Amino acid sequence: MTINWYPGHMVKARRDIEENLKLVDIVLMLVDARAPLSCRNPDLEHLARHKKIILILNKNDLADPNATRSFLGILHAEGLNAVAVNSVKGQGVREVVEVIQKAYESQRQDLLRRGRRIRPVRLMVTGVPNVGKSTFLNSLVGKKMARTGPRPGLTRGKQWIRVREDMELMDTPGLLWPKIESEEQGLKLALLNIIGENAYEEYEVALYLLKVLRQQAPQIFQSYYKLEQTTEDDEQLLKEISVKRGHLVKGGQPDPEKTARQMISDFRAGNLGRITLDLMP
Ligand SMILES: Nc1nc2c(ncn2[C@@H]2O[C@H](COP(=O)(O)OP(=O)(O)O)[C@@H](O)[C@H]2O)c(=O)[nH]1
Ligand SMILES: [Mg+2]
Repeated sequence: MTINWYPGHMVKARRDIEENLKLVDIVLMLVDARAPLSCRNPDLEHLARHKKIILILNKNDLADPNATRSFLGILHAEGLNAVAVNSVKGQGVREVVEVIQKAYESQRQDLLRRGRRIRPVRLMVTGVPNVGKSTFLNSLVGKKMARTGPRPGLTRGKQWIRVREDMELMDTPGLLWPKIESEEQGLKLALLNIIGENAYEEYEVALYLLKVLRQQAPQIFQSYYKLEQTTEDDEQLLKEISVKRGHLVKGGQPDPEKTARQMISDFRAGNLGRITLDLMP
């Protein structure tokens, strides 16, 4: 399968991020907790190498908790800041705030020592499409601020949004694109709704999903689709699910394309359990 995903604005986006990075203290890099490795872009992380980075494993509620724990363990062991978050519920956001404050502390002390005004920490949020940047931002906005809505920072006009008393956020999020290095990675990103739906075949993504389900969640999968036993043949299996679900074309034949779309949306909604697609390195 070929993933046709070459955003024409990539070069400009990269340049914008490079410029904007100069203005921030800390970069909050959002990745999908179900594929923390596949969502990253090493080139862009290289651009941000002189900044403090906090990796946020978002959509933690949809990922396998054991896998998330292992990923966090590895990242922490490498000395990276990493926090698992559910932005919809605001879970983990307080920890992010604490990690930000801790990461800014040395700069704050430095300002104090030099008799300079303590200014709010300046943040940039980056991540691939649909990873939850906007949702995360809303959850970061302090309660008090939420009532009045984010307001422009006092210092730099429209460019900054004061999200909390002690934090300003660049108003244009750094939109990253994943670096797609293998067919499997492309399939993962398609399944996670990170690459546009015109760039992949749902049927092929569903076949990949079936493979993942067989390995990771055979029971949930079998009971969710009410399958008594499963064949080894995934194309056949897709047809069986079509029949069970009443996904039929005129004439009563199974409509596996429709089933493919349904299964992908079941996965995305978490109906098939908490499944992490990336394996530990
Ligand atoms: N289950 C779950 N869904 C989330 C989470 N964060 C964001 N979403 C959903 O993911 C979709 C994309 O979120 P959005 O904030 O628009 O992503 P953006 O493109 O990075 O700004 C929306 O449907 C959100 O409701 C999360 O932590 N858990
Ligand atoms: Mg957004």
